[in-house]
Amino acid sequence: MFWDKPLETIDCRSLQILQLDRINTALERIAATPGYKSFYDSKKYKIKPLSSLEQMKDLPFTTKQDLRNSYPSGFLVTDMEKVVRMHSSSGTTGIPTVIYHTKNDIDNWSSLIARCLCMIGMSDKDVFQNMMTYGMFTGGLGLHYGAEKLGAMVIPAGAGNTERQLKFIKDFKTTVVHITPSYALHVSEIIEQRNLLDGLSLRIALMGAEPYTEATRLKLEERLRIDVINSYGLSEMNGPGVAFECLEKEGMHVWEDNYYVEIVDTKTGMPLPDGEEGELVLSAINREAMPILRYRTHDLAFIYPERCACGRTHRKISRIKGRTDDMFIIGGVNIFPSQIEEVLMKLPQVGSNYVIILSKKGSLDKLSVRIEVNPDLFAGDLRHLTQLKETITRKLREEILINPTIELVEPGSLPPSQGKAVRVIDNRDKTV
Ligand code: DLL
Repeated sequence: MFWDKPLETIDCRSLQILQLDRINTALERIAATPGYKSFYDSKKYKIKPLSSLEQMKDLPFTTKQDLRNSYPSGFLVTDMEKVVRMHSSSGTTGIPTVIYHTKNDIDNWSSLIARCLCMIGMSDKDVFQNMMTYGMFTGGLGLHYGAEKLGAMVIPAGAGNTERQLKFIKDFKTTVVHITPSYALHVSEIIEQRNLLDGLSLRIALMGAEPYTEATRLKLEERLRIDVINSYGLSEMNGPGVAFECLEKEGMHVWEDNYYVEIVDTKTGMPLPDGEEGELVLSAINREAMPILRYRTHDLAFIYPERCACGRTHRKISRIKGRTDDMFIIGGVNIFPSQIEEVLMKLPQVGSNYVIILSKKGSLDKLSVRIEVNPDLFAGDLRHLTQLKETITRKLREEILINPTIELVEPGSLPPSQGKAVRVIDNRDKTV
């Protein structure tokens, strides 16, 4: 189903004309805003209209630090009176980044979300429980407004309070949930343990805001007998609604009429052709309050070179492999947490939670993984536990080429996640 068929199936040439026009409008408004223009001056870039999209690669990148430097007024190109909402990053690692929205921006963002939801067959008949944090985090209000626009019945549950979530899912016959994958693993485990599934009407879970692997998707789909749909976004580009899977479930359509998408080489910053993996660089080209051009996301992905069978012409990005800054190096080997997750979640005995701990023994780096496993393994013959430990060690060694220390623990031993999970604890500077 389409929310806006002409735009979703727009031909390549018309899309490029639209993009160029929107980028040039954004540049014009930036040039007219001294605070924002000075950013380009400092990069020695003289703003002028682009004659083709080819010239996008000459624009300097924008980084999180650039946004922080502009705190609190932000790269705002409208009068503050026209702003109706702001969102901000958590700011746990320094000055927060602030994004402002006009009424048109909010309307537009809501339509993009409605487009995503319509694409996966949601309608006004659905009961939508938003189990993501409300407030500054965009997973709350962002999805909320889009789902309302679609006409679904929205339950603004927010994250956490699992007992209440389960009661709502049952009593209001929730059909679609929006949840982080790590919280979904936790909630689904409880549903399974208590045998609640048959009494529920769940059919779809929209999942994003943190990386997860295909094996995790399959585990959750099997446990809950639902479709899990991948959703990608970041606060700097509004939040959710940047890229979303269609029912083909292979890659996420980037709404290219609103976002100009590039994949660049992480070292050289040069654009890479479709099909090659690199860092995702995004431009919000249709934002009234705060256009942002060539934002370095630090997320690793590739663009699918082929057209999608669903009929939409907007290109698709792959599942995010991880963030460039999430990668850790152990004994000279580059490792992404997703490589470990993929191995673990393929094993049926593995439960819902795990944590990777990095430490130092003498001058050597050590990698340990603490994993919650099926409680039956702790009863009766402990050989099964030993065997599982050996299997996990071997499979991980094959994948990441180093020898991990594995610790198997009972479900509930690790702190459950309600939002974005902390998967890696790096104690290397605290251990000897
Ligand atoms: O996480 C926005 C969002 C909310 C997306 C709800 C999807 C659903 P931030 O807090 O700014 O915004 O974090 C953005 O989260 O750069 C990625 O590293 C990561 N991320 C988001 N979605 C996915 C996903 C929201 N589907 C950062 N897969 C991004 C992998 C994701 N990583």
